[in-house]
Amino acid sequence: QEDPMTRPFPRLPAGFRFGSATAAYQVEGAWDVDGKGPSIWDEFTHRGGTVRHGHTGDVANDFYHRYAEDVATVAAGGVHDHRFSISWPRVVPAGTGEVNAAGLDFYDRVVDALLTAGVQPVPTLYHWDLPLALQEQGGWFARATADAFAEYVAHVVDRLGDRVGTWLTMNETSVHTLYGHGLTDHAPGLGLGVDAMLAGHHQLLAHARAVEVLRAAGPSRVGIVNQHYPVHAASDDPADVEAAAAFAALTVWAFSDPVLAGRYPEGVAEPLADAVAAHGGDLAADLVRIAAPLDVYGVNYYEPTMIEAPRAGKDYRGVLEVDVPEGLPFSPVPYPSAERTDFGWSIAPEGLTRALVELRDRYPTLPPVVVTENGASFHDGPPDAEGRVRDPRRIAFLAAHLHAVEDAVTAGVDVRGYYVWSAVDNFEWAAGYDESFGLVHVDRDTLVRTPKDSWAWLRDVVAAQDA
Ligand code: IFM
Repeated sequence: QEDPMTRPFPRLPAGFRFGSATAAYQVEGAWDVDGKGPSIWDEFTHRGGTVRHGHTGDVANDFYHRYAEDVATVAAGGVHDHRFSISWPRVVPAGTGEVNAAGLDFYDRVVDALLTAGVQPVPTLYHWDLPLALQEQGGWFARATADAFAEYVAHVVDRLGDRVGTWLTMNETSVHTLYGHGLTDHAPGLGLGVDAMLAGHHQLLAHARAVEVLRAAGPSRVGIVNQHYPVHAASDDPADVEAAAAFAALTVWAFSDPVLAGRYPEGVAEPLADAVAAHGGDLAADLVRIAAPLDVYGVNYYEPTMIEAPRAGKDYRGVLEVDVPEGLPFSPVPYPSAERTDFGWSIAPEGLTRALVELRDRYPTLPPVVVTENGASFHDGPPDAEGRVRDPRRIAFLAAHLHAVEDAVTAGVDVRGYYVWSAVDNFEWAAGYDESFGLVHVDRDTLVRTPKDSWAWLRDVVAAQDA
């Protein structure tokens, strides 16, 4: 394979948008400041024993107070867009009802700071931080949570809609559903196995309700963000091929087919229809709403997956960082990549091209795509004696993945943008602060920020592209 560092800077279509991304709980801190209500992540991290070293997002990067510095750094890095998320419990502390004016004021300041610095704000309306009060009323298992979401979105759009051109409703409903509701790795940590799919459906219903609110509010671009990865069978054995297809249906297509094709994959639809009906809904009617046309589809890509049919007597515990419950018809096994990130994830840029091409082939009405997250955790260490954080592996990773986007564009996929995860080192969920995806280093004791070499590299890529 060609060395990404010696290939020229990727040339992407005119108007291609570079960006960087973060999410509220991972950077804001100020978890109980100025009227913010608790979220399920506040409760989960405070529960203890849930996150490495007992880390929490109580302070995180203190973006709530230091946003001006971070916005200035993002802007100096030359990106066109900055994706961040709005914390529902900061805006509506109990999830429904009373609005916290200080919360809306904060996002108003962030949006204005970005625009003044020449960066387009691209807010995500939900990145996993459900108001705790709603969890206590059933969380995503309650249909009413979708109504509460629409109410919250209306407040946000009313305040920011005059300045925000692109809205993203939800981040990775698949990960939130499977890791937080199916498994116990993320908040709310329910461990319900496949019964979690109802929580996923109600998130998609909430997405649909948000799209309706946004459309009624006036013209803007609206989209949703999902995680996508190619799923490879470990061998040509039909049992492995079948297992891979079942895994892809449950973890990928069950979250994009409803939005992009108005259906659920076979095997998922039937039990879900019963569960939805038991909660007073009608699956077919919901799907019509969920499939309303979008202007943009956000793809988050990190690594491909490899699946085998469970081998009798083989112990899969500890094979990957997340243990999949026994009794399922598939077992994830490591993807055989030559290199891995320091988080242990495969480095496989060709998987991004493949994921994008698969989407185009599966959905005839796929809207223009933006890669809304891609990046890698490398343990860069603190600034050196010259004050530099040298992260050549991240630069190589990003270069290779940008070339993978270029390859997808050449193959005819309409990709309009690429956002790096993340603008800045932050709280990496169950891994706490052990993992660092940022273009900017954050000293955990002082919260001093230092742009890494990759930040300057990306700035030069964007400048070359715009020249
Ligand atoms: O940090 C997360 C982000 O919140 C959602 N997408 C994947 C990232 C890396 O794990």
